[in-house]
Amino acid sequence: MTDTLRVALIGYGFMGAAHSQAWRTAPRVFELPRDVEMSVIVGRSADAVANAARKWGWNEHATDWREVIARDDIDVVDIVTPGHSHAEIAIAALEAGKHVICEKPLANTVEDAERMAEAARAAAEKGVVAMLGFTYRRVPALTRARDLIAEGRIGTVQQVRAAYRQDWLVDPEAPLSWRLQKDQAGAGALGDIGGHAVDLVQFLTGLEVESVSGVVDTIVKQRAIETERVGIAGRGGDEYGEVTVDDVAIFTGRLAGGALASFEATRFATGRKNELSVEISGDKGAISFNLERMNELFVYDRTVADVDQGFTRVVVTEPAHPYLEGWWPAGHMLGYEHAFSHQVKDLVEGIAGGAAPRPSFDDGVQVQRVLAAVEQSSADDARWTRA
Ligand code: SOE
Repeated sequence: MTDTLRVALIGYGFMGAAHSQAWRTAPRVFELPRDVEMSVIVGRSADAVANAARKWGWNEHATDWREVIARDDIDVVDIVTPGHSHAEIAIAALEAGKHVICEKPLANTVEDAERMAEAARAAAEKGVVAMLGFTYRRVPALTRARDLIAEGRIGTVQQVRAAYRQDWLVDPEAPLSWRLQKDQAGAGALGDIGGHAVDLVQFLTGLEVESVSGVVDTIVKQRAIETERVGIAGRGGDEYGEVTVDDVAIFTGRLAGGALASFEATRFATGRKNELSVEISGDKGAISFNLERMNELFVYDRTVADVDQGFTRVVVTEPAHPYLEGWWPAGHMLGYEHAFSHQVKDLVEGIAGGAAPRPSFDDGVQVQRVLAAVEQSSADDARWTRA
């Protein structure tokens, strides 16, 4: 292995673009312990992947991920394909001794996720790193919120509200893309964005969701089969097919230690484009965050005099805030893509230091168990179900 990490990206959709910019940017913004080379991008369509390589700055492009994983001149495999292919690619890459970063969800089923976690544990013994891409953990305001909570600033967590709301399926013309098909996506809003909410609550509080009660529902059951992929929604033709995943999931979770958490994941929240909101209430204070205003963290301190209490808006862009050392002067704001660069930073540092950064594949298994328990609960008339 050379000192440079040579990266292969498998997949080239929305997440391919996000990860490409991160591989391009992180080494230019942060002092990384290893150099990075964007070696090869892999996709099924030769023309489309050639275009992606040119546009996003990859040295080479290829159509067969197995050939790429077998190459000696690749050190890191970054997986951004739909969930149903994660297990096969990740396990093959780990067995070939490649470090792996895998987009969420870890897999579409608990069984596949467990196989991946087992492969990651075996690879770790040989110094190979595996990391899961729940990227929002690396939004500076959320990393800061986690630190505040870990320091005891809000006291004991007593109640939690988390919601991930989008509205791109309100449009009845939005086609039947892979995200709406169970065989590829595993689940709908529940798996795609509900998983983020569950991971985030567990990351922020340090408490696992132990049992759930909830319902999932599919609001529009038939859609035009996608003929052209554009962004996440695409365009449909004249033929229709069945939507086989949920559009909305609403559930309650019981956290370790007893606190209750409410969760909502929906693609039908008219007017909400990408609102991931979370509020953690403790006996000494609270934190509140909304991704649509992602540089701001609201902090409430109950330990000050009553007359001074109120949510304080903290603009999380000071040089001392997490990940801000590489970016702009205070107040110059970060966006959605920055968290992906922070993910690359932590991954490269983890590889150099021989320790896998969280979230681990085991963390991913745990989230999949919670999501599977929500589906089971919904099938059982919202009965409380252990994760
Ligand atoms: C689409 O719903 C999506 O792109 C998710 O797949 C991502 O994980 C989330 O970050 C934004 O929305």
